[in-house]
Amino acid sequence: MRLNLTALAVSAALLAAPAAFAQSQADLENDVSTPGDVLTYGMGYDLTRHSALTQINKDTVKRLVPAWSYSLADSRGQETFPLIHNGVMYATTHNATVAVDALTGTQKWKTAVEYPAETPRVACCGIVNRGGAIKDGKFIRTTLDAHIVALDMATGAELWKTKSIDFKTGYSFTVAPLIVGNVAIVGISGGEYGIRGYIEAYDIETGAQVWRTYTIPAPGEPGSETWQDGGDAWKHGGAPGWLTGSYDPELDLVFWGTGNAASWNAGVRPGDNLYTSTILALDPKSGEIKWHFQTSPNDPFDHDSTNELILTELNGEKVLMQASRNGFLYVLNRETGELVTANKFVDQVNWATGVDKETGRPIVTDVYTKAVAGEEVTYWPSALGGKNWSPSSYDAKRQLMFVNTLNIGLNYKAVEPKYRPGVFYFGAEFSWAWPEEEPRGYLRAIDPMTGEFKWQDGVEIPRLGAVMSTDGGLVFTGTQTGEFEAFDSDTGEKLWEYQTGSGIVGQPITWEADGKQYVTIANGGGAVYALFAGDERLANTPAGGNLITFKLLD
Ligand SMILES: [Ca+2]
Ligand SMILES: [Ca+2]
Repeated sequence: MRLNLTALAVSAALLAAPAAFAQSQADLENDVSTPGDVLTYGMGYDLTRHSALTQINKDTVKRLVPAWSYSLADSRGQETFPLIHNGVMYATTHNATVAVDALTGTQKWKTAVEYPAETPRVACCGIVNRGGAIKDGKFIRTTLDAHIVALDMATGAELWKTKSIDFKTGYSFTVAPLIVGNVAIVGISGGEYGIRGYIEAYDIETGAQVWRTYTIPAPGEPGSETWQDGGDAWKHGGAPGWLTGSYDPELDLVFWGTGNAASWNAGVRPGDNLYTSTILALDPKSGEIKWHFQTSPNDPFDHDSTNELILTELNGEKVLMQASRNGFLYVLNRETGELVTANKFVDQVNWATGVDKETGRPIVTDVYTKAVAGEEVTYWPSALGGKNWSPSSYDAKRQLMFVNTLNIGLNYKAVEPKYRPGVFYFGAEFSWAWPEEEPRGYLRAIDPMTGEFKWQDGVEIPRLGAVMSTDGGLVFTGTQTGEFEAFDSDTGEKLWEYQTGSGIVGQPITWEADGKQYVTIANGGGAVYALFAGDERLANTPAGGNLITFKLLD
């Protein structure tokens, strides 16, 4: 009898355990309206990074103090998006996945990610990882050496690991997966190594690949007519998918941006070069491309179109919005991919005067035509973009997008590209063109319909982290010198800051537990600007790597 009872208790525990860790598709779709957890990258499938929480607000933010700090024990750049479920916070670095108690920061488990020592050679722009995705008790992430891994959320034990491709020829992963239904969707990195880009999906139960959609068509496939070099430029044509897409459950469409064409020398690959620098709408079940919109045809400038695709409604129309690297903020109808509007969102855009409202194509200037012809030019915005990877937030009530913009140009000349597997494939010589008087970056509150800004906060060393906004009237972001900051959403006045001890290039989240609101950010400097800009003012910023959670002092 006693044995039976024990057996019953054990089987009850076994049944209860998966339930405690289960997240259904409905949970993921409702993430925005459940502030007690953070289940999806970008705080919701729409990637708005906007919270309805108001306890931390314009009045109370001065009482915001650290509650705990957890060392990630890593000195690389920390770009992770932390997830929270059932009181546990999950975060990634390039070499580990961790689970900590969300209220205390106490470690629950830590699972190492092992990859060959030579892997960083193929990661152009930061040894980083941008976070995981969760469903059905599994935490799914990517690795720098182009694998995708599933861990048991309860224990950190590895459930499966699948190799996407051989990293040695320039392929890597830094992306946080997007889970839709029974698949985890990821996009490959490597636009600067002459890869052939793709977006692909894995079965979250088994790790088996479900589909792969190449972002460059092979000869004969639709779009291949846009590669007119007559050779095999398409094989090394770039178009990576290195940032996480958004998802509209009603339309059952995934939206994913692709990166620049490779090499940068556009003169040797005539044609529009689909689907480089393109916004794609994909069927999550098959990977089929439902529509596409190319922001920079035959791009010579490293103007990736990978930046986040934020979903909202404007004037009653279902739209997606992208503050694109090329300096224009695009608003598209997300059912059809048709252009609603596109406007400059940074001061200096000299390669195009605007975007043709009929065709959606940029109206290029002689800076563009000379660059393609191999002449030396200085173009704005630079290869870092009018905005780099750092995700923006969108406050629908204020109709304002909060964007970390860049104000940097590039002196540039295309040269004959030489493809060597796993080595930089720029096909260009370049150096930075810094602004003379103005700051190198601004946090801006931008009306997506006009591109005009309501306020801005300039900063000499540009911000490279994500932005988050709240119904408390606050905008959170951080600096590469370590200040975690909160601004007034309406005026741009800085209301609060806290020096975290290392540069911030990470992604803030906010959440609540037992009626209290919390804010979490990872610090740890070292992203693309720190690696490439040669900005000696960053030399004295200590290396970091902490998860830090803040709460209001009682
Ligand atoms: Ca939630
Ligand atoms: Ca690129």
